[in-house]
Amino acid sequence: MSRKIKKETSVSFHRFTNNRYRRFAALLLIICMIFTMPGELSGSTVSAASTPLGIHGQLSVDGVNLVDCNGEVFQLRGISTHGINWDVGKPYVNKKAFKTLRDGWGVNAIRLSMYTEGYNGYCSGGDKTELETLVNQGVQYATELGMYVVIDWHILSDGNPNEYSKEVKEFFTTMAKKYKNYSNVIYEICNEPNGCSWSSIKSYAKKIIKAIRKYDKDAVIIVGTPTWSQLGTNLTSNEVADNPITGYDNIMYSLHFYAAESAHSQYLPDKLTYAVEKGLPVIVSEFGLSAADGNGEIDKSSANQWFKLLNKYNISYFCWSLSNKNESSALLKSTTTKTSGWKSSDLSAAGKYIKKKYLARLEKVGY
Ligand code: IDC
Repeated sequence: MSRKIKKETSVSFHRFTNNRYRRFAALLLIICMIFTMPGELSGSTVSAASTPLGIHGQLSVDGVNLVDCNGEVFQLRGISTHGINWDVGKPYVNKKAFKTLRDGWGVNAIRLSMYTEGYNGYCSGGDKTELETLVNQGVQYATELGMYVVIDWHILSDGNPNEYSKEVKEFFTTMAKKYKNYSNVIYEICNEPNGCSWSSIKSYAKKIIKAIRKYDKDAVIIVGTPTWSQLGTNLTSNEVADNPITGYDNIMYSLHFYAAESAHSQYLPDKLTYAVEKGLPVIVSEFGLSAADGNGEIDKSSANQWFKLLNKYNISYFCWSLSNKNESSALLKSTTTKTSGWKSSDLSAAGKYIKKKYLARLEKVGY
């Protein structure tokens, strides 16, 4: 019997080497791939039905909620790149990496972080053309995979978003013109304002929202909030929820936290609850498991509390960061050189925790 099988295998192998059979097999393979990897080969902005984008389509904001094209409450489960202007961020802007996150981690959204200042940032010596190309490639990969994608104007050391007002307006005008017909692109117009008031962020936001809306009428736009996106200037103030932007639809406000930062876990959950009760649509466009400097011990039990709260309100979240930098917020080990297809042994403690959490959520609510 075993000899017979061996013989048949060897016969079919010879047949397989025949050109006609090879062409036929290749055709079969392509047909199989089209059916098993929706969105992958289409390369179009309209993804196959079973991808996150295929299922949920254009997102919008309804009251405090992010909702999908059917009006159902929807939660982005995202991963943020490290700075795409950094050597520890850029290599992960690749399609296989995004696919690994979608298929292996239950991720439905990618945040492309582009620092504006420092580290070859867009406004401080970085190669603007190269950075824009990277953003465009990232958007394209996400689109082909049927994932949502956030274009993050990553202000940090520049503090006040008005600092580079000319560059930012040009940048988002270019992006909005290019992506006005995409249903998966989200604009984040200032990562973490700091050292400036809500009124100055608000006047900035109105200008940039207006510039985006000139072309892209409906995409979700995320506005950063005072003191590193903590919804108010100090740990207990709530000026954003008390005085939100009016006159525009589909605007969300960011809250960022780092689980091992005790002040964040002590004060920010109350601010979040206050905001939600006031009717403010909040998005956690960045969080980490580490302390606020991106390093130190990670705090899983505080993160567990945060996930409970965020999931209760269906609030979307993006984890910082997809990188192998030697810091505890990085999701890959510093010894990992692979830029996609990671095994469990390639992941940092943060990476292992996030993958497990996201997969559990996927199981519960789907993409
Ligand atoms: C950190 C990076 C770190 C880098 C630093 C630059 O993890 O490698 O040296 O920026 O200042 C944020 C910021 C985000 C920070 C992150 C961790 O949005 O850029 O990344 N963090 O410090 N806000 C709170 C924490």
